[in-house]
Amino acid sequence: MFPPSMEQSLIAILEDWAIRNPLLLALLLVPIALAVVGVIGSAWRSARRSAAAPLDGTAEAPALPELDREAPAAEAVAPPQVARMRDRLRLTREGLVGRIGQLLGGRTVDAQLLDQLESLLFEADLGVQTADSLLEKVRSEAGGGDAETVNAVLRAAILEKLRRIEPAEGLAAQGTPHVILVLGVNGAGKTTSIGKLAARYVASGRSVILGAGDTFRAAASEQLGVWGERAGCEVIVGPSGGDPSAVAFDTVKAAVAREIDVAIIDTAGRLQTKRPLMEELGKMVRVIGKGLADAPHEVLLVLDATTGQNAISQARLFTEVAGVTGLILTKLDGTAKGGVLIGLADAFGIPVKFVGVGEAAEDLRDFSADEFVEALFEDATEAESSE
Ligand SMILES: Nc1nc2c(ncn2[C@@H]2O[C@H](COP(=O)(O)OP(=O)(O)O)[C@@H](O)[C@H]2O)c(=O)[nH]1
Ligand SMILES: [Mg+2]
Repeated sequence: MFPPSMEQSLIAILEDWAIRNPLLLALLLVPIALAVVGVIGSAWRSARRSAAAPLDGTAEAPALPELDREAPAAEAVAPPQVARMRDRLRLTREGLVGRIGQLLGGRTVDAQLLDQLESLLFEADLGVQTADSLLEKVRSEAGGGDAETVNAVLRAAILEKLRRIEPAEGLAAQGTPHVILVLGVNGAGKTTSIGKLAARYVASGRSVILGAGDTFRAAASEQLGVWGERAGCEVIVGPSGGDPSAVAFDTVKAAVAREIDVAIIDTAGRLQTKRPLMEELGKMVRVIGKGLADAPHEVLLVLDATTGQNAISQARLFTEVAGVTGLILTKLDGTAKGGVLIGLADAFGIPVKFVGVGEAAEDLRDFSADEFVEALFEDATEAESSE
């Protein structure tokens, strides 16, 4: 690079500088040495990783920190029923029982606490009437008591209300065929619940036929078709925009002719404010009755729990136009407003046949008052020790 004489003199200058500034030299050399060690180390680690990784892409994910690694391990064990419900009702549990627990802490029941409990119950989507009646119970039965007493009084009162709306049987099959008409506003979860219900009937050994009574949207028939295929049952579809009563009639007739056990009929989502559409429901019920006397055996109203108090006003209007025999409360898994179930029980006393706690077929569960209350009130350690 340089002529030899120049190279020698440069080295001499550097040597001279290094001897006179040993500290500066050390400061320069330390970071260089650290960088070299770092580069060698990471090259060695990546070489080890690629040697261990199989070529088919099934390489193990990089190790997670200790805390993260424990979570999936606990999930992997199938949670038993109550634990599973507790998990699905987590938001409602935290919003209702959890908040009551926080409010009470170590306090005893006095006038000030009752006021605070009143506002808390009003905020929990139970409805005014239900919140009032629960508060009255606490006032008369838990006055001067502690958190545990209040919880016990509320738990017993809620259980009593919910027991009144427990259905006599889960998967009913009264008629041959057993005809079920499904109602509700748009997006409540009608089609999904019908799909899940069909799957459950089929799993219990019953033959099922579905009627795509939502003729307003082509996508609705397709959606029902997918569920029908999944459950392995036929779906009767009418012309797009056609008369939903005609589809309902055809479905019942097909079920009778083919000796099918259960016919479930979907409908278009109706806004409770649109009177003519609501009246059309009355017509559907009459037409189904012409296809088979005594049918429909069940008229199930699907309500979306996430709409809270709105579900109560929907129930009021639907029950006026069609003789609703049972409710399906969906989406309890994604809301803190599950207390609306208690309000529905108080206001209507109509059996809650099923609750939806997720998107999978097995997430349409028979409603059990005990299971629901246990999932809300029992804490994790109690639930585990009682399993
Ligand atoms: N998380 C959850 N989602 C649900 C449940 N039931 C229905 N859904 C969802 O709600 C949406 C609307 O359902 P759909 O059956 O089409 O409502 P429809 O208009 O009443 O027929 C869909 O995305 C469903 O997957 C439930 O119980 N839990
Ligand atoms: Mg639908």
